[in-house]
Amino acid sequence: MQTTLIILKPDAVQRGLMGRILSRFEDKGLQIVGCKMIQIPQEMAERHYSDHKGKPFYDGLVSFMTSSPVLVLAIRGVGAIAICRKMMGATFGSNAEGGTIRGDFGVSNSFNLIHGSDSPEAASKEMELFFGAGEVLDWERAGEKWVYDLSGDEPE
Ligand code: IDP
Ligand code: MG
Repeated sequence: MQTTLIILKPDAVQRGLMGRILSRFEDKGLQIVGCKMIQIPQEMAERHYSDHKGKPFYDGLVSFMTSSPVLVLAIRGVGAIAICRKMMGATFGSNAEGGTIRGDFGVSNSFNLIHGSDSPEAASKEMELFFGAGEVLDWERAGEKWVYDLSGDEPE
């Protein structure tokens, strides 16, 4: 099982798309194990996007991400990191495929609704940055055995 860090960005919150985007992950069969609304402090945004420091869009990105509340999610499932990235679609709303979150809900290249960890290393770093002790819950889903085939050693 992987747990990935998803952020519904300020544009998703302001446009009233939180529920519809969150529903897509629930509909897929992924499990929400953490969920909180925060206004990202400057320093946290800078740290989160530190790999992009120096790029032309970096300052704008940090000010966008701190401009209004976001919904931070921890989403769990087998292969959850890649599944969520695929559901998000390409980075730019202008060319993200139909059927993806960015493709269906936006046209902008910088206001692209959602962040998702892109590797296991990024996921564990980002989970630590955004969630404190006790904020991610290991809860048992009643319907788990109908989401995964649990007859073998690993959920399939
Ligand atoms: P990702 O979010 O799909 O992983 P990254 O390349 O990691 O894409 O970029 C991080 C974020 O920076 C993007 O989601 C987007 O909000 C913003 N961004 C990336 N490239 C550009 C650009 O060329 N112009 C404006 N904003 C950009
Ligand atoms: Mg990225």
